[in-house]
Amino acid sequence: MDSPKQVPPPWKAERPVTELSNRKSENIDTATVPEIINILHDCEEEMFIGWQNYQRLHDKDFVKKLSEVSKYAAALIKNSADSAIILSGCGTSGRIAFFIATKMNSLLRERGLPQCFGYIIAGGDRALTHSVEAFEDSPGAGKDELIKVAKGKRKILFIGISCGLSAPFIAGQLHHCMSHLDTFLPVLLGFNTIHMVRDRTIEGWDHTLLTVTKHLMLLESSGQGYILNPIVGPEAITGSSRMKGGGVTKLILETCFLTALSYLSVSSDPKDNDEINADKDAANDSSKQEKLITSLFECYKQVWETSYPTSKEQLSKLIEQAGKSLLDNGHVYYAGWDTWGLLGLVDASECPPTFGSDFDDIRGFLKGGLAPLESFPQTMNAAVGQDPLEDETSLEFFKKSVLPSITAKDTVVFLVPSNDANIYHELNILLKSVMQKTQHIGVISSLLVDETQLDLKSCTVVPLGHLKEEMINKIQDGGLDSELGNVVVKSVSELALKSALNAISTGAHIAKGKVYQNYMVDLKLSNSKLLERGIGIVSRCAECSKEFARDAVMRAIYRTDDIASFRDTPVSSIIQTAGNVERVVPIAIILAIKGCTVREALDHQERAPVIRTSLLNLLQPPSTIS
Ligand code: S6P
Repeated sequence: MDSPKQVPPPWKAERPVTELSNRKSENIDTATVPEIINILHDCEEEMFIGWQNYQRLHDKDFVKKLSEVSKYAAALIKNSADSAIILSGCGTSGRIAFFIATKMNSLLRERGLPQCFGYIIAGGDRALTHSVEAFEDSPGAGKDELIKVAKGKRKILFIGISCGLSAPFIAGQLHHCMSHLDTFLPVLLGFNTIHMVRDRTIEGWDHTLLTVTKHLMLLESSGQGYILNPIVGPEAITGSSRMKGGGVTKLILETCFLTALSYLSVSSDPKDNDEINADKDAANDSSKQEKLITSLFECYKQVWETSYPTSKEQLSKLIEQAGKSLLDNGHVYYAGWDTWGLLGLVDASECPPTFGSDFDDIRGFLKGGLAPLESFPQTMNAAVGQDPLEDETSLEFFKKSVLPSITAKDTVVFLVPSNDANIYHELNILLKSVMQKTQHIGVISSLLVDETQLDLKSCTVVPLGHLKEEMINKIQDGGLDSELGNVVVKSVSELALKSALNAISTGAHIAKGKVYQNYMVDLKLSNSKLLERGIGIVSRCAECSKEFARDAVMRAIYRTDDIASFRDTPVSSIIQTAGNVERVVPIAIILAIKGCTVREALDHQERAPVIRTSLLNLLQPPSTIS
C-alpha cells in the first residue's frame, strides 16, 4: 500500500476539505434523480479511494494507527471492571457515537463480557433526535459531560469525533484528557489535516482548536494519544458531514472495535473469561490485525458498491416520491427495526439543521423506540419516554399517533433488516393500513429478507447489496469468529442503507428547492461553524466580499437595516437569536444581491418561497431558468 503523502506543515489555515464544494456535485441541483444518485455515488467513493494526495483510509500509516487504538480497546474490554471506552461527538457525530456504543455494548453482552462503551452527545439525549447545535461551541460543556461519564473509571479510551476537526465541545474534552493522561488515552477522529484546523479564539476559553490539536500531535509521537484523520474529500452537499463523514466514522469505529474483539479469544464458558488473553495476540500479530482492518474496509466497499446498481432504479422512484411529498407539504416517514430503524431516525434528525426543514417533514420511527437502547444510564435523561406508546421515536407511537393522519401526500419507507417472522408479521399488518392511506410506499430491504413472506404489491422495493461469501471467508481467516462475521454482514449493509437514506432526504430537499448548486441555502445558523458557513454561502451566491455577506446575514438575523448597535454582539448571542429565525440565509442572499431593504427582501421571499427558484430569478433573466 502507498505511504501517505502528507501536506507540508505550515500552520496556515486554508479552507478545510470538509467545507469545500465538491466539483463532482456542482450541478446536483439541476440533475435528474438518477443523475443525483450517480453524483452521490461518485462523491461517496472518495471514502474508499481518498482525495487528492492526502492520507487515505487504506494507507499503511493510518491502518497501523487504527490497529494500535484497537489493541488498546481490546486491553480495556478485557479489564472492563474499571475501564471504559467513551465515544463523543456533536450532531451526527454524537448520534454515530451513540449508535456504535449501543451496538458494541449489546455485542459484549451477547459474548458474556461486561458492557464498557459509553457515549456523549453534545446537548444530551434530546440531541439524538433533535437539532441542538449550540452546545457544539462549548468546551466547558464538553469537559463537564466527560467528567460525569468518566466517574469511577481508572482507564479510559476517549474518542472525540469531529468530522471537521472543528468542534470546541470535543476540544474541551481532549484538553481535559491531555491533562489527565494517567486515566485517558485521547483520540481525535476527523477528516481534515491538522494544518486546516482553525486557530480562532473560542469564547470564554484560553485555547484554540489548533493549540489543542497540536498538543495531541505531540503526544502522538510518544504513543500517548492519536489523531485519526484520513481525508475523504468534500461532501456532495457542501459541509454536510452527515453524509460521508458520518458513514466513514461508522466504518472506522466498527472496524476498530471488531478488530479489538478478534484479539480476545473468549472461552465458551463465561466463568473462564479471566483466561482471555488479549496481550498475547495483540503483541504477537500486528500485521495480521492490520490485514484484518484492510479486509474489513474492503467488505464495506464491496456492499456499498454493489448496492448502487442493484438499487438505483427503485431508489430513484422512491426519491421522486419523497420529493413530491415534501413539495406538496406532505411528509416522509421512515419506519424500521433494529439498527436500520435507528439509522432512519438519525437521517431524519439531520434535516432541520441542514435544510431548515420542520421536525415533522421527515421523521423516523424505530421498533421499541430509543429508550430500551439506553446503555449508559448516567448520560440518559428524561427526554426519552419509557412507554413505547408515549415515546415519539417508536414504531408503536407511529402506529398510534401518526398513522391515522397519513394522507396520499405522504411517503412511508419501511426499513427491513433481517429475515425475522415477527418483523414480517408486523410489517404485513402495517403495509395493509398504510396502503389505505397512500400509494407512496417504499421498502428498503437487505438481501436476507425473504420477500415472498411480504405483501409488497404496489410498493417500491429497494434491495441493497450483500457481502460475498469469499469476503466472509477472508475476514474469518483473518481472525473473526462466525458471530463477529455476522456482525460484519450487518454492519456493512447498514452503511449501504445510510447512503440510501441520505440520498432520499437529500434528493427530496433538492426537489423542494433547498439546494442551490451544491450549497444548502436554508441551513440553520445555530452554532459558530454554521454561522461562518452561512456567511460563506451568501458571499459565494451573491459574489460579494465576506464582510458584505456578514452584514447581510446580521441584517437577516436581526431583521433590521440598522445593525450598528449589533457590531460588538458576542457570537454566542448572535447564534442564539439566529437559531430561532427562519430563512436567514435566503433573506441575506437577496439582501446582498439586490442591495434592497430587509422589508423588500422579506416581500421578495414571500412572493417566491422556493429558494432555488427565487435565487435563479435574481441571478439570471427568467427566460433562461431551467
Ligand atoms: C452535519 C450535521 C451536524 C454535524 C455537527 C458536528 O451534516 O448537520 O450536526 O454533525 O455539527 O460536526 P463535526 O464536524 O464536529 O463532526
